[in-house]
Amino acid sequence: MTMQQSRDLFAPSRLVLVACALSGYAFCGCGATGGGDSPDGGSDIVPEPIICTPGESQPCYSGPATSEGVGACTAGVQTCNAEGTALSGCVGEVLPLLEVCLNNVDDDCNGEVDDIADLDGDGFTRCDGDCCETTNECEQPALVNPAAVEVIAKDGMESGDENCNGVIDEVAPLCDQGLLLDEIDPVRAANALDICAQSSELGFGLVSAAYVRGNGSPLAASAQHGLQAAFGTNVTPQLGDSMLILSTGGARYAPQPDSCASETCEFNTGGSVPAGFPQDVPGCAGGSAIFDDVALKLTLIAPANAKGYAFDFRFYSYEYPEWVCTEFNDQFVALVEPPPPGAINGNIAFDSMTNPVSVNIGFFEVCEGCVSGTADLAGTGFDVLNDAGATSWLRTQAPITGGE
Ligand SMILES: [Ca+2]
Ligand SMILES: [Ca+2]
Ligand SMILES: [Ca+2]
Ligand SMILES: [Ca+2]
Repeated sequence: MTMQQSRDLFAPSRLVLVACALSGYAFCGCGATGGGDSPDGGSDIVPEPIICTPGESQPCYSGPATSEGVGACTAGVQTCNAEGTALSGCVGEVLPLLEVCLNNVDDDCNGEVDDIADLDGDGFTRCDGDCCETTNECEQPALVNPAAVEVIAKDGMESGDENCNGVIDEVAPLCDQGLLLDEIDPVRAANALDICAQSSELGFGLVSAAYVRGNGSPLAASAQHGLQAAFGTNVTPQLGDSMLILSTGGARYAPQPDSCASETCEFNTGGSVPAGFPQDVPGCAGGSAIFDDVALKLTLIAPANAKGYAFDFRFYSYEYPEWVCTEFNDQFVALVEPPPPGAINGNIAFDSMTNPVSVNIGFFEVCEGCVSGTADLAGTGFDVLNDAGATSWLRTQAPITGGE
C-alpha cells in the first residue's frame, strides 16, 4: 500500500475527531456526521506496511549508477528498523566530488585519478591556479589565469581578479627605483621602461634584454645608453623614477660624466641597416649609410589577456632645422618581430604619413618658435650647442595577441 492510498482511506475519520476536540465536544456523538467510525467503536488505524526484514541491512547508493564502486565512490548501508516498516538513511556512502588536485585519488569517480580538465582551454587547470574556468565564475574564463595581467577597473568596468592571485585590482609595484645612470645590465633598462614582470616567474613579461646595434648585432656597454631620473631641467619619466635614454651621441648631459658637450660624438663606425631602413622621406634626399646606431632589444611574452601594448617616447635632434629633408637624418624606429598589422618594415613608430620618427615628422613641437617652445630643451645640452628641437611625448601602440 502506498502512502497516498493510506491517506485517502483514513484521513476523513481523523478530521472529524479533531474537529470535535476543538469544539469541546470530544466523544459527544459528533460521529453522527463523521461517517467513518467503525461500527464496533474500535480504532481504525491500520498498521504501517512491512517493507523490509527487521534488523536486516542492505547496500545503498544515491549517486550516478556509473560511479558506484569507481575511484573513491562506494556504496553505504541502510538497516531495516525493528518493525520492518522503514529503512535507515544510507550510512557510509561516498559520492562523487570535484576532483581534488594531486591527491592521487579519483575523487569524481570517473575512472581517472587526478584528472583535472582545462575547461576553458587557456592552458591552466584549477590545479594550475586557474581561478575561472566557466562563465559561471567570470565573463571571459580564457582571459583569467595566472598568466594574465591584473587590469585595474575604471570607467565602469567590472572589477575582477584577472591574474588569480586572490586579490582584486592590485597595482603592480614599479621596479625602477635607484637605477644607476651608467647601469650596464640591459634588464635594468627594461625596468626603467617599467617592464617589471619576468616571464620565468609570471608566464609573461621579460624573457631577455640586450643592447644591440640597429641590425641586432651585439653592442658593448657605453655612454650611448643611460638610465636617467630626468632629462635636463624639465623632462621627467612618465611613470616611476627612471627612463631609458638611447643616443647616437652620449646619453648624458652636463655636468654628468661622459656628456658629449660637442655637436659630434662618435661611438660607432658605420652600421649595417635593418631591412627597409633608413626609410626615405618622400620628396627628400635619401641616404643609405648609418652611424652610431644603438638599440635595446627586448624579448617579451604578452599576458594572456593582452590586446595591445604601448610606450611613450621623445625624440631630440641637433639636425633641426638645418638638416630637415636632407640625407643626414637621425631616425628613431621601434622594430617589432613578428611585425604587427600596420607596421612599416616592422617599425611601429611613425607619423600620419608613415614616416619614421625624425626631424621630418610633424610632431616636432619643441623648438625656437614651435608650439611648445624650448622649455623641454633646457639643461639637456640641446639648448646650448646649436639650435635643436624635439618632439613632445609621443605614444606608440600596437595590437598583440595574448601569449604572443
Ligand atoms: Ca577523476
Ligand atoms: Ca583553464
Ligand atoms: Ca581561465
Ligand atoms: Ca589579482
